[in-house]
Formats: sequence, structure tokens, C-alpha cells
Amino acid sequence: MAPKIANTVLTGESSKSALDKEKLAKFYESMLRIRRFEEKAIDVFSAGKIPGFIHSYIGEEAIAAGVCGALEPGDQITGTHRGHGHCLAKGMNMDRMMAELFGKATGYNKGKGGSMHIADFSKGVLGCNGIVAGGLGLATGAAWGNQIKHNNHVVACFFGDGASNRGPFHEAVNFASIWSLPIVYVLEANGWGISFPTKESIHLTDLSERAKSYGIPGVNLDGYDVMAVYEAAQVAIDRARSGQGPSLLVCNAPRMRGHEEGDPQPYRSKEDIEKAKRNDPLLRYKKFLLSNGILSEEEIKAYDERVEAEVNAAVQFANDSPFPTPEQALEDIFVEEV
Ligand SMILES: Cc1ncc(C[n+]2csc(CCOP(=O)(O)OP(=O)(O)O)c2C)c(N)n1
Repeated sequence: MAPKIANTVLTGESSKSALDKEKLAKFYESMLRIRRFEEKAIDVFSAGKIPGFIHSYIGEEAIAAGVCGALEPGDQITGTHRGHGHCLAKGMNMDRMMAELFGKATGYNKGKGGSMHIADFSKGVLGCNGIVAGGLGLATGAAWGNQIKHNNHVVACFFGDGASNRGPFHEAVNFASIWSLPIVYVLEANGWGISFPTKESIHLTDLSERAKSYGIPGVNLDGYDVMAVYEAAQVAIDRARSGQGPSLLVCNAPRMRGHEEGDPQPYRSKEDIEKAKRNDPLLRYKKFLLSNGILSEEEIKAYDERVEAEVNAAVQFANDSPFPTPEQALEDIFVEEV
């Protein structure tokens, strides 16, 4: 029999002072790594070095940093087409990620996945996905596997507000609820599905109400606030790990850039874009750390320099790496062992 669930388990309110310096600094580093990686990827994409698309995660860093900051190393995630941040926050290396973006043989997917399909099972990253809502079934299946194996691992499944209108969301969440699977659904509400505003595709002002249909807890969060995301994620993850089933975290983070790089956003008002940029979660968090004496200017500078060096080394690595050979296109097609 399914456990009785209150829809108020998750408050979405941060008790900022309860977190120690190491944890708070880790969030900054995690968000900074995502931001600088993305900025560099955009630069090299504009210079013609990266084939395909770049869907920037700039502005949504606090979501991946907060959720992955609450996961254990053996836990798993699925990402989206906007997935660089998910991978970095789960501990993947910049060099092999950048090489994957460049289509090089040293990339995580040997250059055959590209920006939207990065995976690293050793880090629990079960894959990003170019198919909108494509991760929902995979994540839910992985959580079912964890339950059957009694391995105590939890899955965090990231997806967009647009994806929550697709069938896989509803099937997956219902299934996970019925079986009390160890999974947390993380809805990244950036307000848009390409050029279509979410408020016109979903007639709810609070998207967490979707959780009610499936009898699971849902919470509406400020997705620009890494501490609020972390604390809600921690509650949801503990709940999942202790066998009480899934939760839905709706992380509101208005999109700071276009749907993809090169999108001039003619469908969106300049004020809306400027408003999102004014609330920049990374700057906001940096200000919080400095004004509360958690990190000093020198410490912030040291993080900045370290991450800058990591990004530059990643581009160098990607540049210097070879492309896969034509023969390698025929490798890695079938799974040999299950
Ligand atoms: C099944 C499917 N339908 C349509 C698309 C084209 N598409 C790519 S991104 C996107 C919008 C997705 O919106 P959302 O889930 O909110 O994610 P966001 O891009 O806002 O992060 C669409 C429709 C796709 N990739 N897959």
C-alpha cells in the first residue's frame, strides 16, 4: 500500500544559515563552472568550431547545482537538450565534454553524441537527450531498476516546462507514484518552449499543482536560488531514498538567453529579457556570499581563476584532439553485454 502523502512536505523555503561554508562554496564553484563553460562554448560555437546547436543553460545553473549538490555519488540523473549544466554539476570533466561538443574522438561519446547527448555512466549521468521528455522514461526505468536491486540509489530527472506537456511526463510520474520509486522529478520552468510561452501552453500559475494528479508532493521554487533548490531537493531525495516515492520540484528560472544560440528572440519583449538578466542567479549568489562574509573577494577571485584555467584547458584539449575516423561511425551501435 502506498504511503500517505501530504502535499506540503517540501516548503521550498531556504534556511540559509543552516548550510556550512564548504557546502555554500561548493554551490558557487558548481554554478561558476557551468557559467564559464557555457560562455566559452558560445564563443567557440560563434567561431564555427562546434557543429550543431548550443542550448545554453545560462540562468538555470542554480537548479543543477542545488539538486546535484544533494545527490550522493552513486545516484543517477538524466538531462535534457540543455544539459551541459546537469553533466557538470554531477561531476563530469570539462575537457571530455568540450571535446564532445567539438565532435572529437576524445569526447565522452567519442564525438558521436554532441552537445545534446552527453553521458557518463561512471558518474551516474545516464544521458542528456535531444528528444523533449525523452529522459522521463529512462529515469523512471532506472529508478525502478534501483528499487528492484535494493541498491539505495536515487534518480534525479531534469526536464523543461514544455516537456511536462508531453505524454511521457504523465505516464512516468504516474508509474513512479504507484510503485513509490526512488526518483525526483525536476521541472525546469524557464517560461518558454522555444518561442511559445508556457503561460499559454499550461493553464496553471503554479506548475507544482501537476503533482496533485499523481498523489505526490510538489513544490514551486525560485530556481535562481541555489540554497532553496538544494534544501527542497534534499527533502525530496531523502524521501525517495527511504522508500516513500517520488516528488516534483518546479524550479522557476526565467530564460536569460534565446532558446538556442543565434535565436534573436523576436517573440519576446526586451523588458522580459532584461528582467531575467537583472536577476542573474550567479551574481545574486556571489553577492550573498560576499555580503554575509562567507567567501572573501580573494577567495572568489581564486575560484574565478581556477575555473577560467579549467575552461581554457578544455578548449585546448578539444582543439588538439582528433576527429573520429569514418570506420568508427560503425562502432558502438549495438550493446554487446547487458
Ligand atoms: C519530441 C520532440 N518534440 C519537439 C522537439 C523540438 N524541440 C526542441 S526543444 C523544444 C522546446 C522544449 O521546451 P522545454 O521542454 O520547456 O525545454 P527548454 O528548451 O525550455 O529548456 C522543442 C519543442 C523535440 N526536440 N522533441
